[in-house]
Amino acid sequence: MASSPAPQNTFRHVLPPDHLGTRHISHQAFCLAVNYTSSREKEYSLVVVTDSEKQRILLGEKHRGFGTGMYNSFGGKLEREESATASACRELEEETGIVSPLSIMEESHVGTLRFTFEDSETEMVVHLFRVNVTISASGNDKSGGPALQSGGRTFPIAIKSDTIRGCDEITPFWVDNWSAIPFDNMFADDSLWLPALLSGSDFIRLDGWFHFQAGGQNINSISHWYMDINDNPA
Ligand code: 8OG
Repeated sequence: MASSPAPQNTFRHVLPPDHLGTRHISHQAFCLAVNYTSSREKEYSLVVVTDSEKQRILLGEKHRGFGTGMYNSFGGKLEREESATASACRELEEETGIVSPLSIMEESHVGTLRFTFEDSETEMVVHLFRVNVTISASGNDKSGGPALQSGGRTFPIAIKSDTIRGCDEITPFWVDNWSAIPFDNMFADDSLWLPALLSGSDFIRLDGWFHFQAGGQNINSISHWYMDINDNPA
């Protein structure tokens, strides 16, 4: 998928350090610093959609729900008894019109992001996926689906240029170069994990823990974080 990784320093709009808090070198150090116990968990899916060949990313402007007015990838809350993969397929189709077979989405699972908050006892567990697409004249969504590489990660899903459409909740738009990703209007954690994801190999595994300051999206600031990145393409 990430055939031409962009160096970290090409992401021009990442948030400044005062929004990003303290990085910890282990999960244990993070837990000690945060000293937080959640009373309940809510689970979500989140699908990053890229066109790696052109180093483009599809983002959506949110019109309602968590992060209204901000830009994000695509996803939502898991429905009752729904798997994370099924949620990712359903939300992707609802919010963008892109159809991914379940098997491709399973292969596209890249990690889990966990969000906790100084002013809430609910932990958000976000199952992270990355789907790569390519625009073709015919498209192959809905019919047959894309082939699998021998390594198990996927070739791009071929879609037609008019496949992409939004819904009342979100309006998708292409950012034509990863370097221009508008991190200054995205959740603060995106400035940390999205550059790492886009700079990584096809086989990256990325798990993150982010503890947010009180004040929600208006403050949009992390106090502590830790990321566990495993990227051994060999
Ligand atoms: O159903 P709703 O659209 O409100 O679901 C929230 C979506 O936002 C879901 O896809 C998970 C995602 N999400 C969070 N927190 C964060 C975050 O800090 N960063 C990003 N990029 N997405 C998040 O719930």
